[in-house]
Amino acid sequence: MYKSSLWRHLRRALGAIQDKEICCWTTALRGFAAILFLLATGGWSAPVAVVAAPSTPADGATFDITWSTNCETPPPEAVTALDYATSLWGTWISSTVPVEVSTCWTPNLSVGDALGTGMPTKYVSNFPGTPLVDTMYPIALANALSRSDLNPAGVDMVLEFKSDITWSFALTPTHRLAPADGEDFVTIALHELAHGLGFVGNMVVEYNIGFCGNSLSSFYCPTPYDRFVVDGNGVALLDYLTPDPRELGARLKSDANFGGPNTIAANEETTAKLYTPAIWYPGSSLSHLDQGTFEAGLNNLMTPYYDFGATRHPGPVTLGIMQDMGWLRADGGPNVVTSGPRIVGVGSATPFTGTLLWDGYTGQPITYTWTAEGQTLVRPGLAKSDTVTLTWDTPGEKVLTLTATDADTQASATRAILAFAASVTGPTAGKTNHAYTFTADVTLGGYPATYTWEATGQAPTTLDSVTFTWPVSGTQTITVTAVIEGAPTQAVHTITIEETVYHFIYLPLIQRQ
Ligand SMILES: [Ca+2]
Ligand SMILES: [Zn+2]
Repeated sequence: MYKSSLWRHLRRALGAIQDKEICCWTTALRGFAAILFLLATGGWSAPVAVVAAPSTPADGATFDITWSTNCETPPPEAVTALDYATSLWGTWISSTVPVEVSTCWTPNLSVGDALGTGMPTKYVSNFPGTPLVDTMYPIALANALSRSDLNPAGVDMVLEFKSDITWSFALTPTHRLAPADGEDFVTIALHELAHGLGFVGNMVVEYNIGFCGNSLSSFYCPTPYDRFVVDGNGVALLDYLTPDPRELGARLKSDANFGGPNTIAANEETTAKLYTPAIWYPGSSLSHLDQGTFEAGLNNLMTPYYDFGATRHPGPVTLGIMQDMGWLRADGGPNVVTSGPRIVGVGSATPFTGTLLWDGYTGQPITYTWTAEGQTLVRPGLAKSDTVTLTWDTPGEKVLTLTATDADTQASATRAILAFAASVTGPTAGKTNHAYTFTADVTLGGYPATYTWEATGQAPTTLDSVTFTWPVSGTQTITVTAVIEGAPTQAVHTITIEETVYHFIYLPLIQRQ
């Protein structure tokens, strides 16, 4: 959150204070994150096939705050005001795992001339309970989704607040829309806490090229936030990485919008425009709501410019973004969660269950609408959960969205699943009593697959590659069942076997007659 030039000019004319930025993310900070990442010793290890039960949203979240002893000692008012800001977030989102915050009170922020910073310390992917496969979740959100501290040795976010400026530490009123006398600490803390909780896009632009991971400045990509960013045509920005990443770069500087279903519902049925200035601004571009669109309304907490005063509430759009990323909202509205495998086999019917978490559910009719690639299932009912069976015909990533509504209010949950196919390579024609080798493969790399072969007249076997010999002619069918993480799929191969004729034995006998 930065001061606009108008605000800056006004401030300078008054001779009040120098212009300040409330920044959140920079290249330098990402380097810091990488160091923390490497130093973490209690890292999360292999996934286990358990989908944790959802939290109770009404319980909200608690925060454990540590003020770093490597920094200055904060005034008691700052400690109280940060406690207050975290208590507000604790009424908006839910986690059974306390959110751990390390805070530094210092005149020398890691990003230079700023009021404060906020960032996740670690990202993890494919943890138990992850809704979006192969996605880098900020650790606080991953902890909430898995209901366990996936990084016991480390905190979830690092905040910095500038120690040598004039702050207002006023705690009331809760919904404050007017500028404070001094920089409003609670507002700045709420803004930076949102970044620490995952309001972060990690797609970046370097030399007009768009990157998601493996760039000079950003490695933890895509975040859940990145996954929902679309252009004006509704196309996911990540789809522009190939074949020409300059297409991604161009959109990151002109046309990025948050397109999650909860956000769209909160934003008058349109995607929420993100901040995309024509010059890429590390730490500001993409990771904020668009200034012009949102500065004057209830949703201005996460705009980049701090010139419409303090707002002690995220607003419905930012809360929709948090919910789309996977946070359960604790502020009374409905939540839905989905469960099911993260990997499915092509052609295999697979169940998925959606569960409504909502104190407002009193037995009223709920319509569950499931949308997946090429499939929409609309299922009205009188239950707090719904189970569907889905089958995909092609491999690749499949996005599955569930929207539950009682016609007055609604909530959505999004999953991303990997569908894989199996294949058999080998000859399609052969002779009797010759040995032929067949090899199985799957479209999904990086996951161990097990194979079971069944073929006409052959004993079943479980190797990646098999050799079969048939003593009789005919069309032989070979079926391989591939299983990854319990999800099966099949591939079928046929080979036509002909009788072997030994001409070199009989031909001379015929010639003698
Ligand atoms: Ca931890
Ligand atoms: Zn920010």
